[in-house]
Amino acid sequence: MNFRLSDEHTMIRKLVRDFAKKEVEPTAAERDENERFEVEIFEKMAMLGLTGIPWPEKYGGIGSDYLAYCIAVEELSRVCASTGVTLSAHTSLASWPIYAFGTEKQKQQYLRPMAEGKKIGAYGLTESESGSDAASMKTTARINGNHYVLNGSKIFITNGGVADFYIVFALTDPKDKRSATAFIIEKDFPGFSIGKKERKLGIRSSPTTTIIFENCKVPVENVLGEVGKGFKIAMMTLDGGRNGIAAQAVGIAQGALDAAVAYSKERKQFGRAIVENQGISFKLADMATSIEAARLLTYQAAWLESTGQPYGKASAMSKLLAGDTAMKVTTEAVQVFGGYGYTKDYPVERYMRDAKITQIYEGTQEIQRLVIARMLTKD
Ligand code: COS
Repeated sequence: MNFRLSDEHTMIRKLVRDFAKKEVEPTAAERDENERFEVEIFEKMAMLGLTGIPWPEKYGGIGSDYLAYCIAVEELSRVCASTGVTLSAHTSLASWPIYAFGTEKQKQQYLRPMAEGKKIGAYGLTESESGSDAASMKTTARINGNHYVLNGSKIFITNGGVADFYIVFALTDPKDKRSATAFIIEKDFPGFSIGKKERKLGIRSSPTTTIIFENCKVPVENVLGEVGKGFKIAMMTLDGGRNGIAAQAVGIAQGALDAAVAYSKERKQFGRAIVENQGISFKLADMATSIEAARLLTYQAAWLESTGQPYGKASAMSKLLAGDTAMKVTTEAVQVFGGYGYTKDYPVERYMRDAKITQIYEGTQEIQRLVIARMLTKD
């Protein structure tokens, strides 16, 4: 067993950390306040190769692996969770299913420009009445000659409105919930439009919208994988996505701890720095320990995926532990800051708001437990 990161992983961590400090952190609070997505940040990530970390060079990627990708999401989220999830949804939710199930033509047409960062990707599964019960979707896809006609809508779409390509799931037989099929949708397809933009508690500079299909014409060659195999594609995509969210959660928690440690050394009460108070220093020790545990589980799941081993249970576990860790650590970070932590003068309130979503999206914590429990009994 070897817990050391390779030189390549260490180099990617340094690259992303420097980039995040210089290009992402300075505007993070303002973008959060104004719910402003900054496409230039995505373009700069593309120039560094971050938009295609795990994909082979022949598909426009840099030929690294899922651990490197998780490290990148972690380092971005350490300063800005919105930027972290932009990359996570783009890579795990939009690019991965094309890499795993796409034809060679689809990979060149869709995966390559996403890997190169010339296009942004998104994923649409959830509907207004189909959340945790993903199979109860209502969006339909009726075949009509050489194209499908999609009708329905998907909600809570990360990168909604800024993405060029959307991986979407629809029933080819409205009466059969086993007919879910995956489609690659271009934003300019007739009948596709962007609906409501959500106003959110956290990850506010990452746009979340509804996407709408009104007799949306989709060529048959844009079916991803086999007709009727969409639910499995959706589930397998989430297996990897969950580990991206675990990495985001680890990054958020680490960012909050960094801020709390720095503050506790500066802040004086009762004539000495508050870090010298055991009430504070023990809190910091607990925070650091929880983060390390969550990080190890996250890296392990990424390593399993990178080495071609089953990773669904591991990624559900990593998301469960890391999401809860992020919530707990950020709440404690606000506590370390006291009244100041509750204000927008310091970043910890943003971290706390951002942490909450990691317990909800890409499957709630309750769904992670269900996935883990089912696999335990299956094993
Ligand atoms: N990989 C491959 N196949 C999978 C799978 C996975 N991770 N999970 C389920 N499947 C397959 C099952 O093997 C089953 O196949 P068969 O019909 O051939 O037996 C099929 O998919 C249906 O699986 P299951 O019966 O478990 O489906 P359920 O309707 O009970 O749903 C949960 C399972 C709850 C796990 C699923 O609906 C889910 O993940 N919900 C949360 C959705 C989510 O995360 N939403 C967030 C969206 S992104 S913000």
